[in-house]
Parts: sequence; C-alpha cells; structure tokens
Amino acid sequence: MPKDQGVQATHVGESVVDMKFAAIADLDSAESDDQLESWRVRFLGRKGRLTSLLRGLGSLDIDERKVIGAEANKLRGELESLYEERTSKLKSTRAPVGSIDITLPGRKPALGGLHPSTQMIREITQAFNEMGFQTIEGPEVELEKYNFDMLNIPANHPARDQWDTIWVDSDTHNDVLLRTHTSPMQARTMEQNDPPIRVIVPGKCYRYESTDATHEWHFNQVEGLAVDDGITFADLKGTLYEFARRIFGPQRKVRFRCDFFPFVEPGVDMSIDWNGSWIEILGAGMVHPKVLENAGYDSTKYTGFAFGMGPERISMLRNEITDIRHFFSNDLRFLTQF
Ligand code: YSA
Repeated sequence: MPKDQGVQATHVGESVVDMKFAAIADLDSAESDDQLESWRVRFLGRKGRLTSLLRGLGSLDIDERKVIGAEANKLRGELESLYEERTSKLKSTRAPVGSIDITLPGRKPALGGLHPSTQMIREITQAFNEMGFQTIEGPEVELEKYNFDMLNIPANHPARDQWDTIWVDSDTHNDVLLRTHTSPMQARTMEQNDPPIRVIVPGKCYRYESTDATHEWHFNQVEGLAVDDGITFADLKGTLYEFARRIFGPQRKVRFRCDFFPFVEPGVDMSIDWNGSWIEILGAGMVHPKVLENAGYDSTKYTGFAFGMGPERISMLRNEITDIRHFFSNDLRFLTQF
C-alpha cells in the first residue's frame, strides 16, 4: 500500500501513518488463525492500538481532532477489509479438512527401463556366457581392412554389394566406414589373441539401405566366434541348437540351410519354425581358412565356427512385433510394454 503523505502525525502517541504501515506488515506475515486473531486484538480490539489512538483524540484541539479523527476512522475501515481479505485468502490456500488421506500410499516416481533391444542382447549373451563364451565389444567406426579385407572380401569383389556401406568422409583417410556387421571383431579378436577363443560380440551396425518392416539402416547384431584345435561343424550345430532351445524353448524346430558368406566355408543360415513357416535368424559357418591365415593362425592346426544374428529380429519373433522400426522410434507407447 503506498505511503499516504496526507495523514499527519498526532500528539496522542503514534501517528496514523506509522500505525497503518505496522498493521499492514504484521497482517501480511500472519499465516494461521491464531496469528490473525492476535493481529485483530492488537490493532482493532477494544484495548488495541487504533482504539487507544481514537480515545486519545479528546486531548487534541478541535481542528486537529477533526482531521486526525477522520483519518483514524478511515484507517479502521481499511484495516477491517484487509483483515477480511487476508482471512479468506488463507482459507482458500488451505486444503479442506478431510481432503487429504494421509494413509494413502505415496506416488511411485516414473522409472525408466531397459530398451527391448538391450533386454534381448542381454538374454542372448547370457545364454552364450553360460556355454563358456566371453562377451567383448568393438568399434562402430571401423576400418575397411577389418570390415572386408581380412574377412576374405577384397576390394571390387561382388560380395561387397551384400553390405551397402556408409563411408566416413575424411580428408586424410578413404578407408573408414560405419561397420556393416559385427564380423570385423572376428579379425580383431584373432589378431590380438591366440586360440582357444570363444567370444560373443554384441553391437550396433549400419547399412545404407532403405527401411521396411524387417529392415532398419541401423540395428544390432550379436557375433559369435569359437576357434580351437579340432572344432567341427557338429560343435557349431550343437551350440546353435542349444542357443535356440534356451531362447525359443525345447519344442521349437530348427533348420540349417546352405548359405554363402565369403568368410566361411561351408556357410549356413539357421531358421526357426514360426507357426509353420521358417524364419531366418542368423548366418553362420566354419571360419574360412583364409580368414584364419589373415589373422596369423595356422589353418592346418586350427578350425573354428562363427555366426551373426539380429537381436531385433529375434525379439520381433518372441514378442510378436510386426515392424522393426518401432525399436528406434522412441515411442513410449511401444517401449513401456517391455
Ligand atoms: C555369417 C557368418 C559368420 O561366420 C558370421 C557372421 C555372419 C553374419 C554376417 N556377418 C551378416 O551380417 N549376415 S546378414 O547380413 O545376413 O545379417 C545377419 C543378421 O543380422 C540377419 O539374419 C538379421 O537378423 C540381421 N540384419 C541384417 N540386416 C538387417 C538386420 N536386422 C535389421 N535390419 C537390417 N537391415
């Protein structure tokens, strides 16, 4: 409230102006019924400050009494309506009695969860960990040498067309790309380690391809590699049968068919029975002798098998998801179902 310069000081104790400011400041700080009542008694009560001031007017001369009396009465009216305002404001901000049930349980904070791709990857890697495979990871920005050359896919070989590649633009290098599969980790692992090797490699891959219900331009793969003295195709089949049993259940039928990948010989794909039709879930094969030799291994001594699968495709089968693009659209209506 602006300071009222027209109100004069009295000779009967405090001035009307001083009282007005003191009363308003005290009223603004009153937060409870008790504080409001105490304020009312102090300023407007029978023995309150304003009543005392009015009583003292008799000692003033007639002109002064008229002016100050009028100001004091005006102040009483103002303070009474400010008191009403403050009382109803406090009432309106207070929850009505009985409106809060303090026995109700608290609200749970919204917690995030693991992405369905991550859940599937963890389930797959755990199945292989329990069969003795160690989980490792590798770079998503890869060299042509590991993504192609060391995997028996030389430059200009038509097999490169199978992997539509996203190349990284660089002033100094023309051999850097976003890995098109997790298989380069086969070459990196063998280059750095001696047999025996049993690794499982989850990670993101990128391909320059148009998307549809079963294809994304970025997706995950899980690579597997086992190399040792005396590994056979029976080890490959046994390991992948056991994997399918753990992920899809013991009743699920599995089919192997010949397939071609330049880095295996022989090569296969594995499909599972899905309501009477075969759905391909991975590519696999015995590691090609050239790939072993490129890594410095003696291919007359060591053999191995490898495989690569798409966890999003497997999750689609398991969870009856009809479009792979849901995985990467960040739509909570989809994500909160997992
Ligand atoms: C084959 C033999 C080996 O010894 C080791 C690995 C492999 C797999 C090979 N590197 C590869 O990438 N084969 S693949 O192109 O057929 O992809 C393997 C799996 O990745 C597919 O079965 C599928 O599940 C998934 N995939 C491929 N392209 C995809 C995709 N998932 C989503 N979107 C795409 N565009």
